[in-house]
Amino acid sequence: MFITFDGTEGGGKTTQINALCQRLQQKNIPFIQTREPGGTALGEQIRHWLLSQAMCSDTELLLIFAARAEHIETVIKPALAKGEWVICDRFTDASYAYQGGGRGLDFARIQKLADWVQGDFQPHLTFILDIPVELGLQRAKKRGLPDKFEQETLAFFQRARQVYLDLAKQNPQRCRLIDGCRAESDIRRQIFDALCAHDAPCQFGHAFGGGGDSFLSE
Ligand code: ATM
Repeated sequence: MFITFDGTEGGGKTTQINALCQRLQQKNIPFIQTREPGGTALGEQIRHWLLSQAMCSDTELLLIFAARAEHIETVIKPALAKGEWVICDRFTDASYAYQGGGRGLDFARIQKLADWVQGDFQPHLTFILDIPVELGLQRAKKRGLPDKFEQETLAFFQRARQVYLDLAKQNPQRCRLIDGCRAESDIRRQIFDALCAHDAPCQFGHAFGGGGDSFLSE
């Protein structure tokens, strides 16, 4: 299973990713935890530039997809081929939200890069943790010095949030929109339930029966 978590800042991705990984570990389900931009040695270097250095929007987009190409080919696909789950903090939805919505780049150009780098390769499930922008940024501020993106305007994040909401609506099979204002434990339950109910047998041999005695249950 290839699972991604996305959403604007402060929605609680990290907490939920850690909870899921902990549960997979308890259940002896092999997995890797990774992130974008990043996830490879090269990708982490690109991440450093992206988060610290001013650059034009096209450069930013191209670097993000360069890192993604490396990540997919050298980390994500090999892990899936071995039957491991891949839990990824952000993926291509973030490019539509931040570079498309936030920076105002043409969605058709982002789509072209996505087609080039991914073809029809997509996450099995994407959890979009949604939270009002002001609240999310307040939460994020508590984490320390803001990076380049975190210094962006409220309007930038509001545009990004709207794109996430649109993506969730346009991709109901893949995306689950989660209210990030709810209690952490409720969100965790919602995520685990969605994973267990995901009944498309994934190509790597795990089949998901709806409800019942789930392998993710405590
Ligand atoms: P995290 O803080 O969630 O690790 O993400 C780093 C930043 O990368 C994030 N910033 N904020 N806020 C959004 C940005 N990003 C993009 O702009 N486009 C992308 O495609 C990805 C994967 C991340």
